[in-house]
Amino acid sequence: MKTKVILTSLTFILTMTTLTSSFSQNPARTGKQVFEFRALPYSYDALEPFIDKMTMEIHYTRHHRAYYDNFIKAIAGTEWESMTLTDIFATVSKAPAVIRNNGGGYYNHNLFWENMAPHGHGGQMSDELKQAVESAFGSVEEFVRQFNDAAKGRFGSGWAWLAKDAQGKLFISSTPNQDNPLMDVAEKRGTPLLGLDVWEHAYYLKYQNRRPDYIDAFWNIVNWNAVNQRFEQ
Ligand code: MN3
Repeated sequence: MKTKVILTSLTFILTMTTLTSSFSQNPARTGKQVFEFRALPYSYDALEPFIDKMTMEIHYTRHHRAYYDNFIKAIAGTEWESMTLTDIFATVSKAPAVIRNNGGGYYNHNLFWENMAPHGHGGQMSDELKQAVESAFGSVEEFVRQFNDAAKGRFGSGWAWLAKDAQGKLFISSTPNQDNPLMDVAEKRGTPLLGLDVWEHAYYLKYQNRRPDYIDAFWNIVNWNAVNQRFEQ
């Protein structure tokens, strides 16, 4: 039993290491981009009891899969298929809605899976990130309060974000649908460090209409190691 736990932890750490390194490389490519449907970095039940197994399974295999498939279909044979996601998002106001919605969905969910980890495996905020959080929001508690407000206050479907602007300053925002702060349509633009999906499909089976309970639970499974890495890039 103990061996199994150690092996599971080891597999998780190895998967995260592989994922974060492939995420950060982002090689300059010419021609067609390679957009992978990446494996979930943990099992469907790994985030229990904060996010239940069935929600994770449906969210990953159906919702995320559909965004990915529809995005790949939408860019096929168009000028968009040779662009990076960052470049697509920077000019997304000129793209068809199907690319904005599904490209956003694909990117946002990849980030979401990566910025969660089984309880106890996510590490904590680095000193550097903590300093930046305190400088931007006054305290970690105030950051959490403002992030929660952004997540609770998003009417309908969307996301809450912690992001870093071009000057390196942190900000919190919320976007509708599958938009994100990299998009030229976003009110506040920057690089997402932490994203929370507040679409009902992300929590309804377990929390029904209690979105605030889901938001509170989220803090138990944040992968700070991944957020720290994104902050340093
Ligand atoms: Mn979702």
